[in-house]
Amino acid sequence: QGKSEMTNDCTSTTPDYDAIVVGAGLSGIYAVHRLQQRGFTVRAFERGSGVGGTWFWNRYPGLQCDTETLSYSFTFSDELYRGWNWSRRFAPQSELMAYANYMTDALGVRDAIQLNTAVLGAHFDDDANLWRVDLDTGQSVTGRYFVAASGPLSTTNSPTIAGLDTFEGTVLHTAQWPFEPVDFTGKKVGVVGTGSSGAQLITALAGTVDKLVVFQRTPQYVTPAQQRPLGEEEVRERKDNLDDLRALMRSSSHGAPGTGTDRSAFDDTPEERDRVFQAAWEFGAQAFALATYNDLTSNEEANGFAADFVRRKIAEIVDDPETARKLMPTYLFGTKRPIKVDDYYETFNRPNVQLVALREEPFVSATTTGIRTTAADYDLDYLIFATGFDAMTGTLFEMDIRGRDGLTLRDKWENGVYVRTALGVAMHEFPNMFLVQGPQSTTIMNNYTLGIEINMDFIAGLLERARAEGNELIEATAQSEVEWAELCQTLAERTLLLKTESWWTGANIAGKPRPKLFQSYTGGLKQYRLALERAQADGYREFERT
Ligand code: N01
Repeated sequence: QGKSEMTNDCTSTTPDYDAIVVGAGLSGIYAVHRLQQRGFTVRAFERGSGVGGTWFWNRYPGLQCDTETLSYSFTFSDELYRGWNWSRRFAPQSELMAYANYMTDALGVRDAIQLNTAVLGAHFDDDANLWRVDLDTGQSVTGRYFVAASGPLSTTNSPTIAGLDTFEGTVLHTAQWPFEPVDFTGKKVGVVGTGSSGAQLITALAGTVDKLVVFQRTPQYVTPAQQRPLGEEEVRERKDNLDDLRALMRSSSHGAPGTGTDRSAFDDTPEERDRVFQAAWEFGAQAFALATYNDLTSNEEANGFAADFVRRKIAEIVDDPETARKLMPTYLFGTKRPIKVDDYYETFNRPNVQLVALREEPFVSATTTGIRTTAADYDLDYLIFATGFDAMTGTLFEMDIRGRDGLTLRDKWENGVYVRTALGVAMHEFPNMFLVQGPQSTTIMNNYTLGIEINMDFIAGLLERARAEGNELIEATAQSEVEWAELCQTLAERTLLLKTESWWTGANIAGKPRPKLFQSYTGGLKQYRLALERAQADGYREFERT
C-alpha cells in the first residue's frame, strides 16, 4: 500500500509511494518483490491486462523461450524454484505466462500491480525530490524512486509497405498478437521477417496453412533448439542440487549451464571441428553458438568455420538448390542474435512453402489481394509482420521521461546516439531513477532471469544503503556513466558484433539515428555481476548520495 491515496496534489513533497515501477513482466514482478521485501512501498503500472510482459504480448503460434527452462527461472528462492514444474526443455508461451502468474502470486505482489495502465510520462521534481508519474488513466502519482522495468523489446517495429491500407486480408504483428486463437487452416499466409519470431512462426504455421510465403530480407543462421519433454529425473536432479545450479549459472559467461568454453576453434583440426559442431547441432539450445569455441564472435576465420558448417547443413537439408542458395547467410555468424528453432530449413522442402528473397525481388506494394514484388504477385489472406522491435531505447523514449531541469531522456541520450548509463542501472541528471535490464546491462545478451536478479538485488541494496544513511537522492556521477559506456563500447569493439547491422547495433529501424556507443554490456554475466558486487563493496562510489 502507498503512504497515502493517489493524489493530484502537485505541491505535496511526501510521495505516494517509495517506488514506482514501470511494467509487470518478469523484471517488474521481481522489482516489486525485492523492494517490498526491503520495506519500501511500491506501485507497478502495467499497460497489459495481465502480468508477463513480453510473454503476454507475443502469443504467436510456435513461440517458445529459446533459453532452457531449467535456467530460465528465478533462482533466488529454493522453495519457488522447486514449486514450479516446467513440462518441456523450452517453455511455450502458455507456460511462460503461467510461470509469470505463479511468481506474482507466490511473491504476493499482485495487489501492488495496476494493470491496463500505461505510464505516459515521468518527471523529476527538483524541488520536492520525487518523481511525478502520469498515467493513461488520467491519474498522476508520485514516488521517491522511479524504476523502469519496461523491457528491451517491448515496442514493435512495424515497417509499412506502400498500399498496405488497401489490402483486404488481415495484417498481424507477432508482438501484438490477437488474444483469440487465429485459425489459419486452408489460408494463404505471408510472413515478413525471419528473425527468432519469424523462424518460430514459419515452422509452426507451415503444417496448417494452405500456402505460406516467406518474405526474407537477410538469410539467417538457424540451429536446432532440440525441443523435448523434460524427464522427471533431470528435473529432480536440478531441484535437488539447486546450490550447484545457482553457482554454475552465476559463474558462467551467459548465466546458464552449458555456456562458455575455453577452447579456440584453432585448437582442433577441421575434422575435429566438424565433430564438435555436429555434436552441438544435435545437442541444441545455445550449444552451437556458445559452447563450441570461444573465438567464434571475435575472430573472423574462426567465425567462418561455424558459418561454413551451417551453410553446408543448408545445402544438405534443402532439396531445391535455388531455395538453398537463397537461404544461405553471408553475414558473420553470431553477429545477429543466434536463432534456435527446430526444422527451420526442412520447412522449405514443403510444397506449400515458398521463399521470396526480398533483396532479389523487393516489395513494390501491397494490393487488395496480397503483395506485389518486382517479380510477382502473391495472393494472401493474412500478412504477418515478424519484424521485431525498436529495441533498448524504444520503450524508454516512448515515455516522456525528464530528469533534472526538465531534461528529457531523449535529449540526454542524443536520440540514442550516445546512450550512457552507470553500470547499466542509472543515469547522471536522472536522480532516483533506475533501470532493470536496461541499456548497457547484460540484458538481451545473457540469461534474462538471472540478469534481473543481479540488477535488482544491486538496486535494492543501494536504496537500502541510502535509506540507512538518511539520503533522499541517489544520482549516478557523470564520470561513472562515461566510464561505463566507454567500457561497453570497448568490449563490443573486441567482438565482431559491430560489423553487422542488427537490432543489437540499433540498425533495424528505418530513419533511427545509429548509436555510436554499444547499448549492451558484452563482458558476460559473471563479469557484470562482479562489477556490481565491487561497486557495492566499494560503497557505491558511482553514485552521489545526498
Ligand atoms: O525480430 P528481429 P524478432 N522489410 O529484429 C526483418 C527476441 N526473441 O522479433 O535481418 C523486410 O530479430 C529483418 O530482416 P533483416 C530475441 O532476442 C526471443 O524475430 O533486418 N524485412 C528480420 O528478418 C530476438 O533476437 C525469442 O534484414 C524486415 C526480421 O524482420 C528478438 O526478440 C523469440 C523489415 C526481424 O528480426 C527480436 O526477434 C522471439 C522490412 N522493412 C524473439 N524490417 C525467444 O525464443 C525488419 N525485417 C526467447
